[in-house]
Order: sequence, then structure tokens, then C-alpha cells
Amino acid sequence: MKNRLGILFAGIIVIIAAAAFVMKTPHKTETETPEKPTEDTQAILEASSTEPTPPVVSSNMPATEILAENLDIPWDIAFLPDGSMLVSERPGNLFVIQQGKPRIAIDVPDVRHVGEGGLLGITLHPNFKQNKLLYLYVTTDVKGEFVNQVLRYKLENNTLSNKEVILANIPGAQFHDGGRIQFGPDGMLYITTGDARDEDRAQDKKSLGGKILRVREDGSIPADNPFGSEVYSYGHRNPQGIVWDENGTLWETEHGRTTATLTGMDEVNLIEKGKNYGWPIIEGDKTAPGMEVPKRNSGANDTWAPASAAYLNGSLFFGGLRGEALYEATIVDNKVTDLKEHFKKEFGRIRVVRVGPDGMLYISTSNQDGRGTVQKGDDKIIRINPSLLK
Ligand SMILES: [Ca+2]
Repeated sequence: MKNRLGILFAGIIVIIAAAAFVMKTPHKTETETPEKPTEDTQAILEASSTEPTPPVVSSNMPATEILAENLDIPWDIAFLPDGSMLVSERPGNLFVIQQGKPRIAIDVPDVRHVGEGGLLGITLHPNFKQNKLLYLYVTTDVKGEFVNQVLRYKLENNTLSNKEVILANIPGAQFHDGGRIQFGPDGMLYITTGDARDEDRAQDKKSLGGKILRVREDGSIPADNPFGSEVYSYGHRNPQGIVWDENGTLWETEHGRTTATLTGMDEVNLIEKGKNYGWPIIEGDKTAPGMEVPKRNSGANDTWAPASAAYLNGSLFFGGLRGEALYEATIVDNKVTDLKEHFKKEFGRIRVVRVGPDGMLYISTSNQDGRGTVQKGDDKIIRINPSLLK
């Protein structure tokens, strides 16, 4: 009798769980993807569509709070389903960081840390909860040559396994390695690549350098890409920030020129498929037929060194390395109407900025990269309350 009751009870639980699962299963959303979604991309779209809008943050939260210290060039942050942070360090380390708990190190093999290359962007598959897939942008050494690769691993029990090379041959160099990776609202993976110190690559549509690339989750080329290759847009020098606003418009930040005497001309661009963003032919406000002009540039006398991009409540945020600020560009009708500098010189060089699941901004300092003044506790991850930004 006791057994039968147990079985009955278990049965009821299974039915309740199944009902809850059905209720939680997201409905398809209408998307304007010209390419017919495969089963995989459909799953991604459904996973993306269920991502919650960041909550409005209370002004009772601290304006700034240091969450982690003594890091070594933290390059990117991804948020795991349990709310902890996954943080990449450029020298090739990956950490799980949760406030008040010991840091967990995850081994990443075959990273070549050289100049601006190393372990760069990280992003979770939109359906990470189920498939545990993590994407990494890594500089590596292939027969003595620097090459950047996009890798896909399974991340389970703080261990990487099932390595797959999604993109093998992105030009690499000591400088201009790009490196930000991000899934778009269309379920495709977007990748920013630098010209790797050969500026003519940016105009060469056959090269993967100086581009924004767009691939399926397995690295294959979507049928609706503009040139039948991974290339989505070109004429970029060293883009390191991409993000979509609430209308699905893609924004990008990009490092401008550096010569012995000239700097500045950093860019905020609105990215459209197949378009040419001008490097190295035009910069700043200069125009040329068939080339796009930035929505904002830093001018010749100011250098932001924009290293990231995040979008929150009508503002495009980006970290400034040389500019030593968190920049906030106000976006109205696809125009940048205002540009503010937050925390100017307070934290030193700022690299990544991400919006957390709690609606707060998370930034990393980058004073250990050899170009900054190291402050006590550098490098850091700092949480910023956006409702208290002036
Ligand atoms: Ca440009």
C-alpha cells in the first residue's frame, strides 16, 4: 500500500513537472530572418527571445562596488545561469567568480598571449542552460604564425571539453586582433576582427581581417551573408565592441589610427550588412563614395581607445582604455545625440562593459596591460549602478 501510494505520488509529480515544462516552453517569435531558420537556429531564436529585459535598478544599490580584484587584464565577462561571472583574462585564464566565494580557475589550452592577442572574447550559446556551449576568441600559434580562432567548448563542472574550431584562420598579430564575439537577435554569431597590422586587409573582402563576421552557431556561412563568405561588413581597423539596441540595430566601436604622431579618430558606427566602413581610406568625418561615416568620432585630439560595447535604456556604453573612462553615447533615432564620460581617470583604463542580468553595468579595469598605472587591487571588476550615473 505504502509503495503504491509512493508510485501514485511520483506519477503526480511527473505530471505537474511536465505541465510546468510545457507552460514554460517559449512560443515562437516572429523574426525577419530572410534565411529560413534551421532547427538549430530556431532553438537559438527561441532561447534568445526568452532572455529577460534587464530589470530597472534601484537607486538604493551602491553607485560602484568592487566585485573582484587582483586580476590580470580581464578581457570579457559572461554571466552564467546561476548569476556568477565567467571572466577571461588575456594571458589565457578563465575564472568563475561569485561574490564571497573562492575563485574557480578553468584551464584553457593553447593560448598565445602576445601584445594585444591572447584569450579575448567569450560568450555563451543562447541556449547554454541546455547545451553548455561556450565560445572563445583565442590567439594561438600555428606553425610559428599568430592566428586568431573562434573555438567552441562544452563547459561542464568547471572543465572545458569537446573542443571545436568554429573559425580557424582569422589573421593575428601583435596588435589589432579584434576579438569581441556575440550572438545577435537573429541567432547568428558575430565576430569582430582587426586588420592585424596590415591595413589593406580591411578593404580585401576575401580576408577575414578588419571585418565583422557573421556565422551560424557551428561556424558555417549563413545563406544571406552579403558576399557568400563569413564577412558581414568591412573596412574596419580594430573593432572591439558590438551590441544591438532594442530595435535590433547593430552598433560597433572601433579603434582609430595610431602613428608616431597621430592618434584619435576612434569611432562609433551603425553597422549594416555588406557595407564598407572606410579603413584605411577614410577616417573621421571624411566621406567617400560607397563608404560609411561613423555616427560619432573622437576627433583628432582625443583618444577613447574603445574596447567594448553594451546597450542599456537608450545608451551605448563603451570602456575607454586610453580615454580612462566609461563612455555613454545617447542614441536617438539612430543618431548619437550626446556623449558623456563617467569615472574619468578614476579607475584608470577601462576595457569591457557588460549589462548583467540584474540590470547593472559591469566593467573591468586594464591597468596591468603595460600601458596603464597600476592601482591597488588591479585589475578589477566593478559593478556600476546605472540609475546613479549623472
Ligand atoms: Ca571607419
